Amino acid sequence: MTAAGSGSFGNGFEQMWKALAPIGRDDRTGGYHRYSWTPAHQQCERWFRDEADRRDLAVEADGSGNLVAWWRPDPARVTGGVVTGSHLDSVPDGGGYDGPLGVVSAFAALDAIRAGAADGGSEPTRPLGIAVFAEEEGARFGVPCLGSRLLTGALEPDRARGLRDADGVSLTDAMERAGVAVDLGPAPGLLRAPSAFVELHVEQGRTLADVGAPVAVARDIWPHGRWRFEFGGRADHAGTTAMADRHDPMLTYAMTALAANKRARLTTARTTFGRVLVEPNATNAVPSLVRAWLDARAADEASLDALVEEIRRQAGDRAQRDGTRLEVHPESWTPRVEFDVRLRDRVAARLGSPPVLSTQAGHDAGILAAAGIPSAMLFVRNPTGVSHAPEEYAEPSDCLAGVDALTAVLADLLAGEPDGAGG
Ligand code: HGY
Ligand code: MN
Ligand code: MN
Repeated sequence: MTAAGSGSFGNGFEQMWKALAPIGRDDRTGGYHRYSWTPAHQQCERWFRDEADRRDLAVEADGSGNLVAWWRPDPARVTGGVVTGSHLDSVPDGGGYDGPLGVVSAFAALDAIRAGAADGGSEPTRPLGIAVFAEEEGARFGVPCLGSRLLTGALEPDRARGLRDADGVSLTDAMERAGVAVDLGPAPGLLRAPSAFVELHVEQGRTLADVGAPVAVARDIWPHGRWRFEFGGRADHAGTTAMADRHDPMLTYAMTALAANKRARLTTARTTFGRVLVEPNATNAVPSLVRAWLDARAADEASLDALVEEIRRQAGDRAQRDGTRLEVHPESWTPRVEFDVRLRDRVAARLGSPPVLSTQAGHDAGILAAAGIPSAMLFVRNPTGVSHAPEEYAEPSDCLAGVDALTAVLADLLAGEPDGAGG
């Protein structure tokens, strides 16, 4: 069974990709700005609904902005199916594959399964859902996988209601303005008690490029989190204030960033300060406040805890020397997730034992797995390994190899009755 229209770039796949690609794209950089519940992201959701309508799929939503388009071969069967999908929001100036590749591939795989059934193959009796989870990147409201965390009950609705974007717009206002019937809170019914969830995603690294394989299966997701460091100092004149008289929070921040980078380099961990806000942000003034967000990830939770604690300690020591103040606020935490071994092995066996990879990137599949839904991930080769940047890329042939793999896995999981191994 091959992807519907897997000719040059798969007619079905190519058409969907071409329709989605221009939405939210910055022509100057080639990167994407698809922030949740903004016009660009709403156009993406419009595209999703149009593709679902084209296939007579019933689109259902929860009150947290998550959507599922259902194919119900047997209208009487609405639970115990299989769900696939990913997200459509991006990081600022992000790549075009992170998220959308999983959603476009899901529609193409559904088309291939239906085409196979039309060609005399067996049509599943259980439903297949294509999901789009809200605010996976946390680029607007700061909490990654916000939609899937709310859906599974992993995030308190009150915590979500308190979230504001950079302009001070509340999460619920942004959602309501975008037409969401807001009802934040657990909504596991949206997925209809699935026997499995499978997310296809572009690899955010270059292992597949190095080993020369188009598709891999995920083993686990590293624990990771986000902490907001607030460095308070004393605003002053950039020229008339002697260096010894300053209480400069930028200096404390800079030394903290260096310390975080050094700690990560001494281990296999990852630390990133990618977002910094300075007040008053004037060229000729010593800042009064520097807010900087630490993204930290490590192979296990104890190492991650120790890493962040050491960074916090060194930041505090430096703040004392600089006469500045330090506050550290945890903003999100994702425990290590080992994907369901029986499902992983079943998927790997169905695909002829492709590479099985760890990832340091968070995904909605990780949130669903943590909530007890048997979940698996497929990765598609990214020749440069670059992600969260306009250079993110996957070759058309590898995209179609991903669709073929997803088609085979979904058809296998949908066949027969649920058997506890994700099928
Ligand atoms: O940040 C991540 O790991 C994912 O891309 N949201
Ligand atoms: Mn991402
Ligand atoms: Mn992603």
